Amino acid sequence: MRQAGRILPEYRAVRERLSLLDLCKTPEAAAEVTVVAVDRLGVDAAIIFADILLLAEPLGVGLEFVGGEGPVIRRPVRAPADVDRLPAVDPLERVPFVFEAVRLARQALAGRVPLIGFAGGPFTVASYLIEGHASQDFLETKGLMHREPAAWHALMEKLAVLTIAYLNGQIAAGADAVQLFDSWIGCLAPEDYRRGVLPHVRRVIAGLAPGVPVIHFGTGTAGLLELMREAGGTVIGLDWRVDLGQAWRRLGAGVGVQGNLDPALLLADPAGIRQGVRAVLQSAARRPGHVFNLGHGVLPATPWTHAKAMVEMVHEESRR
Ligand code: 1CP
Repeated sequence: MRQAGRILPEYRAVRERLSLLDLCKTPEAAAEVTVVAVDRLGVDAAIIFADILLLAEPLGVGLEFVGGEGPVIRRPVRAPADVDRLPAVDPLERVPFVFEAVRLARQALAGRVPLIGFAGGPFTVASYLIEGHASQDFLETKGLMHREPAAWHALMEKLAVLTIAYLNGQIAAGADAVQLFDSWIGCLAPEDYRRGVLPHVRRVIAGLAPGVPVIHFGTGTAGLLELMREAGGTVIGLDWRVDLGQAWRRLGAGVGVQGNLDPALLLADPAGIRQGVRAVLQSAARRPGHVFNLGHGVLPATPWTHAKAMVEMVHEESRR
């Protein structure tokens, strides 16, 4: 999760010459920073360098990344008429650079490790389209959901259809697995998730090419785990706010889990990191189907050497 982004010197060097959007639109560069993260960190899988908001640009809402930081949507979606105006978009035509980056990264990895494609979950992408930027309370998003349920469902349907085509395009280009980042669903009451989000996520996951593992991820999801399971996914991605073993018991048999070291632990010294790694592995208790990962993205202040040390510790400790 955010393997290359911001912590690696090679990534920073590329970002000196290319903006985030230009980097995403230059398949050779996007593939290069994807592969360099594997070389530097020694991880067991690569995640394609892209962003969940790349689909916002062809939707015509005025996507920008301001000052290399978070995303800004210049013409946010606030009313039913704004939802109606969103065009039907064919990702293969409008964001071909993502699929080309997947092809190039897969070629360069040459089977060393699998490649993960990804997209944002419909709620999480909608939250940026509606708020216009990152949010803490998601009040505009919840406002639309509660005031205009028909427009809400129409928006989620449009995003679901788009996301299915986008992820299947990445799979066709060579992604070995895909991750759905519904990062901000933890702000929702379970009943609102059940009614307003779950059917659309279920549709996305059910619409993907069969046989390809799907990682379904969110943060702050302690109140939503059973509903996420219902929506689907081969693997449920957990953040660090839950005990992984307990969460897995709630999810039940027949599903894997991914997670869930607190990314802030990578700011600790090696002994602290090792302790955290051991705690996660103990919680997983050697049950098959655990994918070790951070509970959310790598923090920008993380020394990349700590991330590499963590990967080595996971390998050592899980061999034991
Ligand atoms: O190796 C990698 O870095 C992976 C590529 C990657 C991924 C998986 C990027 C590049 N973005 C993402 C996913 C993403 N983007 C998510 C879901 C994962 C998560 O929850 O973190 C989200 C919510 C976004 C939206 C986004 N784009 C944000 C978050 C804003 C917020 O609300 O807090 C930010 C800061 C961006 C810009 C961005 N995208 C990627 C990077 C490396 C950056 C930072 C800009 C830069 O330093 O170049």
